[in-house]
Amino acid sequence: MTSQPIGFLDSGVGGLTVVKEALKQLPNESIVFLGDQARLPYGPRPTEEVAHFVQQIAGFLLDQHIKALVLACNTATAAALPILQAKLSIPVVGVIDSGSQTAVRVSTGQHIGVIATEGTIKSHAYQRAISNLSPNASIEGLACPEFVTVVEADKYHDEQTNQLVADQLRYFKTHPVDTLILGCTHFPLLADSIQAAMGPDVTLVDSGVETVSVIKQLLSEQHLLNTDSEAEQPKFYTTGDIDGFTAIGKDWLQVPDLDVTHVPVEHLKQYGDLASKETSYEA
Ligand code: I24
Ligand code: DGL
Repeated sequence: MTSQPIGFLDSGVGGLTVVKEALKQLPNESIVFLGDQARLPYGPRPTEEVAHFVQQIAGFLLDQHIKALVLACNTATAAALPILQAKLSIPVVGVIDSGSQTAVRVSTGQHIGVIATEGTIKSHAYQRAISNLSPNASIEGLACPEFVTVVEADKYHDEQTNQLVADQLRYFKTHPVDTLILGCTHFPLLADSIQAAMGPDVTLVDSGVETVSVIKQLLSEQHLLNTDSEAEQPKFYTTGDIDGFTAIGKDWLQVPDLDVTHVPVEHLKQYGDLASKETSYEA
């Protein structure tokens, strides 16, 4: 039972930043990941649409007998975490609460910034999570959709990128923060440019990394950590192109091969919206 995999979902390949951390922190756990590349990006889409997609993917992952679900995408978490937590009987963790908790803990003056996609910023999900934990915190949210474009155009190492990042983050010169949450799966790849733009006194928080610590703690408390057998090879599904997914996955995870299967969006649609208190499809 504890050998069942943990499910991870994302709008594409960005969630692999979370998977990489999971492979590090949870080497005994089996992982199944679905990236919805055919419908990416989620950032600019209406909340209801993203919530609908995420429920379809959760239905698919439940069919793979997962014991817990990680929303490894900020936009998906902002749109659908409460719905999934209400409807599923297995633990569901998102990236927003985890990142917020760490930010509140490490922030010296409770001046906290969040950079993310438009969908995440407009949802105010981080702002709400931080206010609940630290009612007096001042919170500055800034949408940085160009950062996603820069990473996906493979320009995150380029010299001009430092300038673009500095230009976007100039907002914080007039709205200073002591801690900045990277509220998008892609932003850890720009961490060096972001740190350079913000200066050495600002602490960056990677929501994905914090999420893996939270799921580890939660599985431990619920006696769900795998003690039955060795972890299986991670299994990846994509609604998009297998070769594109495999190339980025191998490069990012530094592995010689990846087990990637294509799932047509049409197949996901059969899952529709989840019923209330869906079982974990246990045999
Ligand atoms: N990074 C991301 N998405 C992409 C990309 C990228 N292309 C280059 N790099 N494309 O997300 C999205 C659409 N693609 C997906 C693959 O199939 C075709 C369509 C961030 C990923 C973070 C793990 C840059 C890049 C890379 C290798 C490793 C990491 C990375 F080429 F960011
Ligand atoms: N994975 C998304 C997030 O973390 C970024 C990419 C997208 O907009 O789909 O918000």
